[in-house]
Amino acid sequence: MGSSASKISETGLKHCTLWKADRSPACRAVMMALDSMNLSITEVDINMDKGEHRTQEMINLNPLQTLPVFKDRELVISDSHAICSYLASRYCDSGRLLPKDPGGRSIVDQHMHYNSSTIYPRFRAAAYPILYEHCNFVMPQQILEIECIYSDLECMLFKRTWFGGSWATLSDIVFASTISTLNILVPVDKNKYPRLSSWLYRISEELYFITANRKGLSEFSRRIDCSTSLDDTDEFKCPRSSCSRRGLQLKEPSPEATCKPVTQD
Ligand SMILES: N[C@@H](CCC(=O)N[C@@H](CS)C(=O)NCC(=O)O)C(=O)O
Repeated sequence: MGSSASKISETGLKHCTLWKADRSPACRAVMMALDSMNLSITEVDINMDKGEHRTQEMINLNPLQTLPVFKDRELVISDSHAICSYLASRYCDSGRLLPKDPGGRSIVDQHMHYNSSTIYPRFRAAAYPILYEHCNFVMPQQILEIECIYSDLECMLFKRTWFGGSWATLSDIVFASTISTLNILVPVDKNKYPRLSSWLYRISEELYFITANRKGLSEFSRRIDCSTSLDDTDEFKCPRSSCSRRGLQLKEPSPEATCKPVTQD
């Protein structure tokens, strides 16, 4: 972990901090939510390969020893879905990401529960043996279970452009982080899942996907390919603002980090 303080932009929330790792889809969902709302908070990079999420300081914040961890003054939240909901309801007056009407909100909640209860465990089951147990392929049973998710999502997108409403909401943001990551492990076949494939292409063109998701996706992809820890070559070693992260991503887009397998003719 770095130690120097970062410069927070004038639109920043100086009292908020996010501890995160770019390769984690749960962290990237929060980063996309932040970027979508143009919020700037202090971000601290945690190296999971070095076990930095298990230090006493981090365990005090989050006994579950997972990332992301978010702090707003005395409030600590350690689930990406809860963090996204909190940020949207506390700091986004328009209700654009999280509808204010109970019906609209319940649909977004339903998607976030599906992401948390079904998609995330299947992501872990497929990715963790490769990340941590020297396995170098996705097991057939995991492929089947991921294909079931694609099939569910394909049905959910019937006559819809976005999952949660007429525009992209938190539903789309949390699905974007997990599905773009699963797409690296089990590519979304555009012939079998045309709606899902088009949605993934559409969301991958959103500015917040570019600033908050692409770099981590590329890191995850490289980590899966070599299945050993990557060298510490990251440019970010110190806490910094979300705003400076966004600026850097826009200045230095990574060509390899695009959503390659999902293209449209
Ligand atoms: N439901 C949690 C899941 C958090 C989670 O499992 N995060 C992973 C990273 S993507 C983690 O911290 N894993 C701990 C480890 O790999 O040791 C959320 O959405 O925040």
